[in-house]
Amino acid sequence: MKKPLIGLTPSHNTDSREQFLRLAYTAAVSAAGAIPVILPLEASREDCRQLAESFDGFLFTGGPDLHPFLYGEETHPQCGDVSPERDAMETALLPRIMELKKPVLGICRGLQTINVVLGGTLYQDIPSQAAQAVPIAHRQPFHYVSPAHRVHVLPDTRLMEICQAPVIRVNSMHHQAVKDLAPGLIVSGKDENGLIEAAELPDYPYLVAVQWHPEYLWQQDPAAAALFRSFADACRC
Ligand SMILES: [Mn+2]
Repeated sequence: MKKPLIGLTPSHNTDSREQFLRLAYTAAVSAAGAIPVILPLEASREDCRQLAESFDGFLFTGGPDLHPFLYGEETHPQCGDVSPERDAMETALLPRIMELKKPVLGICRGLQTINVVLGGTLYQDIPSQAAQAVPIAHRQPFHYVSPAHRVHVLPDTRLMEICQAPVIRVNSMHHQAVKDLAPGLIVSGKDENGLIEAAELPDYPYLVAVQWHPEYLWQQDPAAAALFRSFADACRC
């Protein structure tokens, strides 16, 4: 049986002008039974149309902050570095994919990209902008393979179907988060303070996005492994 081909959006080092991707992403996709292919950072809008047609599914990976102009805000003093090239490529690619109703998995920045493309907004810096009754290190002080906080998985969501647990333990390497959820998306996971940690699009074959990094957890965590498996299965259809 042919394996599904999954396109992964690339990381961008704006100083050295290199594109790259952490092996954890490709390893997780391979382990789920698919073939990961890193997409070109400088794909034109026209190329994005052809790329959308050419792959069975797409993983929007983690990375730097999206430019706040994309959701109509000024740059907050605590906003991080941006990659205008990556912003342009990803915001051109996602609508083309969605026209074709192909499966999408978003991880970390991927969730934020999906939310912004669909019309939502972001907290540019959680510590200075989001109320936290329980202090939580969303930039965890230890390695990604160790979970840092819990996520409450909402009932009647695809994420619940995948994880089969109302509470999961996740790692956390973000200082931005979804503020206003885009129209059409629903929340599927929240932290202890109610901060959005996962979202999905119900009226769509498969679009699931999480704020954490399951690519560092799947080897020891059944929920993270199930997430990649469900994505790869959706890409096989
Ligand atoms: Mn988090």
